[in-house]
Amino acid sequence: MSLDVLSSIKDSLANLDMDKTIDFVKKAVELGFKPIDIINALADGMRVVGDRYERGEYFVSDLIVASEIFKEVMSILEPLITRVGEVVRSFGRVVIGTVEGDVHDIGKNLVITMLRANGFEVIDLGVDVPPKRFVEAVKQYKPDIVGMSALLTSTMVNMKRVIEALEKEGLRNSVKVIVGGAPITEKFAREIGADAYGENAVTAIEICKKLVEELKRAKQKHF
Ligand code: B1M
Repeated sequence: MSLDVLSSIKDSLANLDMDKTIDFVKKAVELGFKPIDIINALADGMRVVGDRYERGEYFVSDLIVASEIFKEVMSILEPLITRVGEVVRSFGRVVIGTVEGDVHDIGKNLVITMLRANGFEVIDLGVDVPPKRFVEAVKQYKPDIVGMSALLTSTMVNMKRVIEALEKEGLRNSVKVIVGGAPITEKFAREIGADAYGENAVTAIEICKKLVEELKRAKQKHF
């Protein structure tokens, strides 16, 4: 049972079965699996959903059902990830959003959950965020990091527009920029002038910690 439970989570989400997915997730928690292992199994299930959609076996309505199951399950896992009631020192401030034209937010929300659990202060701009809104948020909140998520090949180009808008306003050197999402690669991140690429929610945290350190060092050097 213990070995199969993660693949059962993946399969039941892939088959859009809310009840079974919740049961298997609860079972995995009881068996002592780490939330991140459970989340990875869910993400694998989401990939199967995406493949079935691409092959014409699933429709947009099925993508919506899958995302509802994912969000429901996250309400079980989030309290296990977030350090409740603990006074946490702030590692840094992050302004984050899904770029213009894109409404996918599951990956972004996972990154936010992990950032908050690791002591970051996060301002979530939501989805379909235009460059102007990122610029306003940088002026208003003075973050250390700007994070952008994109799931569509047609919207990933909007990450570059945000970086250009920050440059135009003279704000680019005051923040570090991290980008992520299924179609994003290290190479793409470099090409658009981002400081880092986060492959998943766990690596994104370590990268954000390093980025804050780098920013601090750069500011100390400057003054
Ligand atoms: Co859409 N969709 N979708 N969709 N959807 C994809 C992305 C797709 C790959 C499916 C497919 O065809 N195989 C495809 C894109 C193809 C392409 O661009 N080449 C697609 C399409 C086509 C569409 C529509 C155009 C469909 C239509 O309407 N005809 C439409 C577009 C809407 C829009 O945005 N304008 C659409 C709509 C939707 C729903 C709204 C129904 C729903 C999203 C609901 C929601 O998010 N609230 C949805 C879903 C669920 C998916 C799939 C199946 C799953 C995405 C997901 O949540 N994955 C997806 C298939 C796939 O990705 N293979 C698909 C789980 C999540 C945990 O992973 O988001 O990758 P991910 O996040 C990871 C990492 O990428 C990383 O960390 C996360 C955790 O490890 N990460 C970061 C993400 N952001 C980061 C930021 C960081 C660092 C790391 O730093 C800031």
